[in-house]
Amino acid sequence: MKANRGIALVDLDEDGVDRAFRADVLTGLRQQQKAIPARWFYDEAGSQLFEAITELEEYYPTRAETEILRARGSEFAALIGSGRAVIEFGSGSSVKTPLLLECIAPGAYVPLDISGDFLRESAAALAAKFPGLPVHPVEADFMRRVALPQEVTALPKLGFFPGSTIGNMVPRTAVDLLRSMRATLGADEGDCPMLLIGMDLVKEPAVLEAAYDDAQGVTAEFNLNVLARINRELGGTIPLDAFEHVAIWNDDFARIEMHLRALRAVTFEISGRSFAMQEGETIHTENSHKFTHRSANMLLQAGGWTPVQRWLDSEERFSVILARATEHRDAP
Ligand code: AVI
Repeated sequence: MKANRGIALVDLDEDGVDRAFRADVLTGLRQQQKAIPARWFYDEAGSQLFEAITELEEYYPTRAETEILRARGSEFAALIGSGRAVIEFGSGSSVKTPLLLECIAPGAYVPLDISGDFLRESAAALAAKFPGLPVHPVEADFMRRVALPQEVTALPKLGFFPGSTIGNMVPRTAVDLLRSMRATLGADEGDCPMLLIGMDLVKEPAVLEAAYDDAQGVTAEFNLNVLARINRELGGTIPLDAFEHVAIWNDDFARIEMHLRALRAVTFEISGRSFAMQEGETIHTENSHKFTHRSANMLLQAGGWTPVQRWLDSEERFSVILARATEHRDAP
């Protein structure tokens, strides 16, 4: 059965359980390194906690990226030109999207999101703010090629993917996504789309670890919320007080990893299955990759995009990169 539960289009079983959530959790907790995909953070409570994270003193990415979008409008306009259909991968954020739309005089705005409710809300807010702008929200999983509304097919396209969300994917998935974006934007149909993407930068591990383990404990609550969600939605019996939030810099993979660490040996059930964890054992819940100038370029190129220009905030913590779809050619 397909139903819209206000969070996203979900596939529910006869007991109203989200099949994909249950499968990911049961499979992930059977692995040697227990893991739960980060996409399950974002139920209603998790989405609110993430909003709170973006306002924390320690969590610099949102402020840094907003600073770039505010400061570089005329440069974006010069390189991107006017009249493009802006295709945003994810529902528009209330602050960042208007900053872009204000400076480039777009021909249309198309937010793509798997979550119908968030999508409609943010599209309505944007439409109210930009009265003459055609807004065409599309409910879809942008990890795959998405068919765009016929009203924008004739317009040149600009993809917009802020927030360094690309960093939450392992490189292979990130490359798949960049290639899907290229296909969605019509790169194979002769158009030469552009992409404006936020990518967070490698920096002092202490700064990164503080950004993902803030003093107020909001990120800890965000991380632990996934266990509460399992208990509520999958009939779990996980003792939440037996887990602590951990954020560590993994230098080999240039990423912050978030884990939930068992403070003592625990046993619990989920959907009638039993699980046991040793004291100190962890559940890996998120990767947040950080980039250098070269690693960002390499990833974009692997995904079929040629970097055109890169901007940093005043403290050089975060980058926004403009790229154009690479033309296919066989020779170097
Ligand atoms: C959504 N994403 C880009 C955030 C990040 O920084 O990786 C998620 C997040 N996790 C903990 N704090 C923020």
